[in-house]
Formats: sequence, structure tokens, C-alpha cells
Amino acid sequence: MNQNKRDGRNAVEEIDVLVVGAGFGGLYQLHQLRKEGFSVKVYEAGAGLGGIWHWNCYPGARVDSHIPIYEYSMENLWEGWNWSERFPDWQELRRYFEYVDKKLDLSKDICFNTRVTGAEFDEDSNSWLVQAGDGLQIRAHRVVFCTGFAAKHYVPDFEGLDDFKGVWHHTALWPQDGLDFKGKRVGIIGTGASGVQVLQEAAKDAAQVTVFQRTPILALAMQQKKLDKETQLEMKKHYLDTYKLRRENFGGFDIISSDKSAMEVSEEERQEVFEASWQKGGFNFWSGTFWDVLLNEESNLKAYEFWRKKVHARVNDPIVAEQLAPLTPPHPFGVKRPSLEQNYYDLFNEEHVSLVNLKETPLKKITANGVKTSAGEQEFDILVMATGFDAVTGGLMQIDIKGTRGKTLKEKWEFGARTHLGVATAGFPNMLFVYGPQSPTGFCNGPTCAEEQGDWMVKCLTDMRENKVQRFEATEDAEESWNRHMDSLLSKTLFGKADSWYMGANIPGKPRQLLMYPGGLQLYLMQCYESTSAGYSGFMLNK
Ligand code: NA7
Repeated sequence: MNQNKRDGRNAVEEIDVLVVGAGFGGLYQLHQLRKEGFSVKVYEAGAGLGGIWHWNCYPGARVDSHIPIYEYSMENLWEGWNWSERFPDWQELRRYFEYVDKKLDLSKDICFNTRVTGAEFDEDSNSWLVQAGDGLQIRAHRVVFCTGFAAKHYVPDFEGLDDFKGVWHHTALWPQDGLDFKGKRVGIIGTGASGVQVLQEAAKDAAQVTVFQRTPILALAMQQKKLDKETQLEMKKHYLDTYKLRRENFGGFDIISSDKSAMEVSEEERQEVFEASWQKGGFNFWSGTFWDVLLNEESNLKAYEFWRKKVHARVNDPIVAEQLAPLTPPHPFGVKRPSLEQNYYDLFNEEHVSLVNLKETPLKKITANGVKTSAGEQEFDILVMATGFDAVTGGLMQIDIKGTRGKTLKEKWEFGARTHLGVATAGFPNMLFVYGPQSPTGFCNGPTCAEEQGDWMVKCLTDMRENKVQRFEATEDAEESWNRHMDSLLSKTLFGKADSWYMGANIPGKPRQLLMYPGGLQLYLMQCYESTSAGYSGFMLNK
């Protein structure tokens, strides 16, 4: 099928599989599908590899999953690569992608600066005609979208933003050649992972930094560490076990919680477990304490209270401390994604760093010189929009994807995403998505998901080829059943109690639905492979 063919007036290249996106998910697909003998191309909107690590080059951007969890588990890759820190920054991650590229010879099949803008399914040839920027077209028998959870950034519709005379950027569209904060007055809007990370860098050089907080972030101690070669040589002796554990773990990590409820142990034991997890750092305090912290409100409150004490101990001004870590939790602990911090809370003790609580003094407008809240106007040279993403579905729905039933994907998902197994959707045959809605996505470490869900995709595509299936498509019945399964799992957790991007609730007008599969990676994969064993139940196959 890898041939050029006349299509109207244009010669359109034909391939077996088009992969969209060159982050962890897309590169894994390229590598594995090529090994299986498919003709594959990757279209990537950015100028370089890494997906999110290409775009998110703002000062301080760094991963909050630790090493060696946040890398590919392929031995031929990790044996020759060493990191400098337990939680590497975007520059080191980019170097890692360059290394992976060299080892696996990936770039020759990647078209950079090529943003996919549309795709239309052609029923006669059972293939997708895909459009990319500047009129490029390609015909692919199958399309695998690996656009990640953060392909569509979100800037709130602030009145007056166009009038601002200073410089402003969204964190995900940061200038690739950087921006100097030295001596500048910087305003940061948003306190998710990006806002926290920008503050930690901006405060080093800026004359003054103001953080505009709507909802306090429940940030956890990163416990960053430098890593040397010797330490990693020692760590590598256990990598095979670590990666086995990662595959079998709820969130694709190597973090295991106690099988006890937080409420069945003594106060002393509870504090000990919390403290031990806190000292381990990273997401240990999120998912490595008691099994029921994200399920039971009482247990959850205990975790919140522990966290709150940690914050209050570091912030000198009790009023500021209360704004950052209020007595009444803004939402249950951990059901909105925590961020990791190094000195975020300490910075509020410094003269040149201040906090504006937008719940008390709402943002009215952006002015020519700065930001106006109900308390008055403050002037800035630089405004940082750390305001997040139209997560998971946004990146897919911004592409004009036309299926077989006269509807675009955007129209189909207008009232909520519907999928079978979080990998495919009815009316859009021969199309799969890695890290898509209703699959583990944001509840799972990225590289783990890229490999585990990715392996299932590769098997699916290989099976379809071997069985000469021209067209496979999720059924609506299967979607309804997956949706009911998602609802039933969600009802046993506390995730529905926060206005998070997990719930689609950070974007005005976006349907409220849990976008991640809440049953854990194991249960998820079990169902994917059960479908496979049953001849791909939930899919219609046509030869
Ligand atoms: P997040 O985590 O979605 O954070 C966005 C922040 O922007 C959050 O604090 C929002 O407050 C705030 N926000 C959004 N809209 C507004 C308006 N209109 N006014 C004021 N503040 C606003 O995005 P990040 O980029 O930090 O992180 C995304 C993920 O990347 C993160 O979870 C990690 O997985 C890595 P809100 O909480 O909605 O009140």
C-alpha cells in the first residue's frame, strides 16, 4: 500500500498508518509499527520531538513523575542514558528525545512543522485522507492520534487582554528562545503545575512577582535530587523489576499504598505513614499512603490536614498561609491534580512575591498596564497565562475529523466524549487514539501508558492486517456500555467533587464528564485484551 497514487489533480502519498504527534505515545507507535512491517509516518505540529516537552519550554518546566518511571522501559534505551536529576527539566527531556531518536532512527519518518488540520474517511477505499497545514495531504489506511492531553492550550476570555502593552504568553506557547524576567514586574495567572513552576523561576530574577490564585493548588514536596552515574548504575540493577511493577500498578508508577484504610489505624500510625510518604517526595503522598484516601471523605480529610500543616509551617504570614492552604479544603485532597513544588510556599515569605486571592478580589479585566481586580489595578511588564488546557478532548476536537455519519468528531462529542475502551469511537473507522478520553490518560504515567496502551494498539492493527480486516469500528452499544462502566467506577471515588480538568470542568461550557478511566491500568488493560480475545468485541469488523 506504500505507493503514490493519483487523487484528483494531486499525487497523494499512501501509507498504512499515519501517527499524529511525536511525543512519547507517537514515537512508540512509530517504532513498534515499523518493526511490524507497516509503512508509517508521523505528522508533528512542532519543530522538534517530545510533544509536550517541545511546547512547554517556559522557565521551570519540569516533569513531576520521577526517574526511572518517566522514560521508556526499553533496555536498549535506558542502559545508555543517564539523567542529572530525579525530576528532569524540559531541556533534559528534549535531550533524551534526541537520544531516543538517534538510537531508534525515528526522525526520517517524521514530518515536523506539520499540523494536522483535517481528516475525512473515504468509504470506497476504507482509508483516511488527512490534511495538514500548507495543503499537504496523505492517505492512510489507519490513523493513530497521539496528540496527548495538552494539545490545546486555554486562555480565558479576559476582557482587555488585547490592550495589554506588556508581553504576555501562555505557558504552553512560550517563546522557544526564552524570555528574560530580570528586573521585570511579572504577573502569573493560574496556580496549577505550570504556575507553580514559573513562580519558582521568576522569583529568582524578577523585580516583583504576583500570583493570581483562583483555587489553591495542593502542591506536594518534590524532594528533588541530583543523580550521578554511579547512583544510576546501582538503580539500573533494579530497573527490570521497577518496570514490571510500573506495568502492574494502578497509575503506571512504582508507588504502592498501604492496604489499610486511613481510618483504621491509630493517629500515630497515620502520621507516620503520611510523613514517610512525604519524605519520599513526588507523588508518594498522593497515591502511596492509604488505599482509601481518594475514595473516603474522612480519610481524605486526614491527608488534607497533614498537607495543610506542612504548608502553614513554611509560610510566615498566617493570612497568606490561610489563602494558600485554607482550613476548609477547596476540594477533596488529590482529586484535582496536585503539583510538585520545591520552594513555592517559601517564596511567599519574600518581599517581592505576593499572592492575590481571586476568590476574594475577582479579576475584572486586563488593562493596558496590568491587571485590575476588585481591589484595584496592579502594573506588570510580563503576564504569564498559566491557565491550563482544554485537556484530552480539546486536541482531538480542534481537528476537523469527518467520519462516516455526516458528523465531525467535534459534533459527535459536543455533549461529551463517547468511546469504546477509550481507544476508538463509533462512526470513525480505522481510527485509534493513544492517551485519549475514557482511557487511563491523566491517571497514568505518560510513558507507561504510551507503552502499555500502545502495545495493545499495535496488536490490534497487526491482527486487523493478518485477518484482512479492511475496516474496524467501535459500536454504539459498546460505547454506552463503556460509559456506564466509567460512571459506575466514578461514583465510588471523590473525583466528581472537584472542578478539575480531569472532569472537563476547567473550560467554560465543556461537558462535565470524567475524562480518565478511574479503574486503574490493570483493569483497563484486562478489558482491552478481553476484547481482543473475543475477536475484538465491541468493534464491527469488515473484510
Ligand atoms: P492547570 O492545572 O489546569 O491550571 C490552570 C490554572 O489556571 C488553575 O489554577 C486555574 O484555576 C487557573 N485559571 C483558569 N482559568 C482562570 C481564570 N479565568 N481566572 C483565573 N485563573 C484561572 O494547568 P497547568 O498548565 O498548570 O497544568 C496542567 C497539567 O500539566 C498538570 O496537571 C500536570 O499534569 C501538567 P482553577 O483551579 O480552575 O480555579
